[in-house]
Amino acid sequence: MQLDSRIYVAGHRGLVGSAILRQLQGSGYFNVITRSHKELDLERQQDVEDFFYMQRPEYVFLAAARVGGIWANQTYPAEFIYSNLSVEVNVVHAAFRYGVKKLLFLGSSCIYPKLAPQPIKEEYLLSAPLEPTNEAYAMAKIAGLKMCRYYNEQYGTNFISVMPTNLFGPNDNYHPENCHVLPALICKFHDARVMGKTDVTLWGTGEPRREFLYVDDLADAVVFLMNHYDYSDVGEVINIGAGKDISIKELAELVKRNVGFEGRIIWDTSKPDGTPRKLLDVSKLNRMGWHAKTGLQEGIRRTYDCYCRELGLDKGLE
Ligand code: GFB
Repeated sequence: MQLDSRIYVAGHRGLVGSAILRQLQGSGYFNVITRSHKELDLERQQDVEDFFYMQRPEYVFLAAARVGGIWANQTYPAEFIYSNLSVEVNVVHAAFRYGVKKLLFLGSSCIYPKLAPQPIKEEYLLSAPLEPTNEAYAMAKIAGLKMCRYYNEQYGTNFISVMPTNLFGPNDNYHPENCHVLPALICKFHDARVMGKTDVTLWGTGEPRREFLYVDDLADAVVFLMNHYDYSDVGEVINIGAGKDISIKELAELVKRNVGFEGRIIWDTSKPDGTPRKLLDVSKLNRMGWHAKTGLQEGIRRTYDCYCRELGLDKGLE
């Protein structure tokens, strides 16, 4: 990409898209195109075609997606598959029709089998059944990455697909039921502390292990890939992660300390655990010269600061 390239960030208000936008603007790219959901509904094919026809972006980051935590994925499977498939079909096809030079599609580590050997290598894709709680979302993301591959093979496009691990950071969704675990922990511990509660209820057993990547690191990785690598180097998919995982119990203790809650944690085992472990093998990306920079503690501290700032809250800590 050149600093004056026409770059479209689809989904620029979400956790991932807003981080990519910050990264691009911070690096001096001054021709970045964005549209809010109200201005452009990516589920509407004709609107997407018209947008690409008019704007002619040269590079596209496809970060728009319907996402959520374990409960949202399990509760709204029809919405998750419909929305994500529509956006992928419309944007990828329009990118081909209107000559986009390179598109980067963001998937998710839940595309891999529920019981994949750890750490998960890219080639484990479709080698065994998926985790049922997020099968609908995973199916849509698998369709998206396959679509990119098939367009590359048939039409010679340059569309690359990246699979990030669990992400967190500024601009996340803090909905009490629909959000992912890290924002849920921040929100629950913060509320409990300011309301003087003695305990907080978390979901599942706390035994599952997850890998967390600070979203600004993800943004750094995708801009790096967009600038230096093509589909011919990357292949069908490439993992993006921090290379380390942690149990949900350990994570809860870390966030609890950071937020300053001193009460008890209760585990509600009627809620699902999801996949037991999800640690990506990031050796392919590491060999290309990229490594995660932000430690988990530092990422949590920055995220909690942003949470308080965004909501106009006083941290209320000495
Ligand atoms: O982040 P999370 O919702 O999704 O949950 P997944 C991770 C783990 O944290 C699960 C536990 O074992 C949850 O049971 N957990 C404990 C909680 N307390 C809470 C809580 O208060 N809220 C939430 N949300 N979880 C998602 C997929 O899977 O990961 C998506 O459903 C996507 O498709 C995303 O791939 C990255 O890590 O299990």
